[in-house]
Amino acid sequence: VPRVFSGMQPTSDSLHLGNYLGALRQWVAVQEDHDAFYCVVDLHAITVEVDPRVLRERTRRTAAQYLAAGVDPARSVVFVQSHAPEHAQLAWVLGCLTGFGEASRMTQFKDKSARGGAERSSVGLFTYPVLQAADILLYDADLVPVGEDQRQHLELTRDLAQRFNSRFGRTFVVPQAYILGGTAKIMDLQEPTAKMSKSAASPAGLVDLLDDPKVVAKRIRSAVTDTERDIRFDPEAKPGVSNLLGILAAFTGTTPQAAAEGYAGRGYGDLKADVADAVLAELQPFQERFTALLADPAELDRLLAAGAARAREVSAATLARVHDRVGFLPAA
Ligand code: AQP
Repeated sequence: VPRVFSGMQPTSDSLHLGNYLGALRQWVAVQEDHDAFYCVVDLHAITVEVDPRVLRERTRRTAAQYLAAGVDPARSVVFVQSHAPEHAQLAWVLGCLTGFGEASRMTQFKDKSARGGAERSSVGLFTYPVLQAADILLYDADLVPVGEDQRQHLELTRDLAQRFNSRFGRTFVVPQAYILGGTAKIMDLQEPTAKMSKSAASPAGLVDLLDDPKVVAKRIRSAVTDTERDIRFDPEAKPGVSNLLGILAAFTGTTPQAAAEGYAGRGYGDLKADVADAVLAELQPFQERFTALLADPAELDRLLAAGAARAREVSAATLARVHDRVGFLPAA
């Protein structure tokens, strides 16, 4: 059975529509016919400054959102990255195979460090993609379902796997990114040429999965469109309208082009109302499941502990293989 690995950072109280459509929904779909490992990547979350209490709370909330979205813990392994120390251990080895220049070309680091000043960014933020490579390679993942913004990091992961394999003998599976055309990049509702992102300047362009339904409807109603009147899918010329069509299509199981049909003679207001209805039809039951899961943190922690035990069966074996290959002396 092919393997899947993916993860999200516990860096906000709620995931947003981009995280959901770009990644989480694919996770739920692929668990049907893959061995799936879904991780809350808390080691990645401390690459920027975070309050410890907030981090702990967000780690549980992020895991609960995986489950509320339909990740089935009986089928898929759901766990917290820091519970499996092999992630940090493999990251060290891979870091020693990564060129400084190669790491310097990662656009996410350039973007994120530009915000606070590269000089003040942590070394952890710089080596973030190396840790991400370790996450994936530990589980011999064949497929990694992520959004478009992760393509470059996935390329680095593949390069590192191939480099290690050619230097030390076949050790890692070389994974493939699984990036779904239509929903790989959900755009900011206020600035539809930029990806929807939790670190956007204003929250007005963001739909959080746990937002109050009234807020969700308002954000969609206020989405930036254009000064024309026709509703068609044309991301170049009509980024705002096309983004709304993409979201509508994702929630109604069709294509953006097909979603545009039927709006002849109708206005942007009608489209936005339909988008809000479609989004909320899925978000409201999601929110109910989330609330129920979060109400029992002990059960959630128990589930995550069981997930970590299953994850470590795989990650410990991979790390042992790696240590042997690179020439570390066995401990006993
Ligand atoms: N706008 C998006 N459209 C489609 N997919 C997206 N993803 C993120 N934004 C979009 C995907 O969601 C997953 C989350 O990964 P992460 O936890 O590493 O979060 P991130 O990429 O840091 O998320 P943000 O909100 O975009 O944060 P900032 O503002 O920090 O960059 C990944 O699979 C990602 O591709």
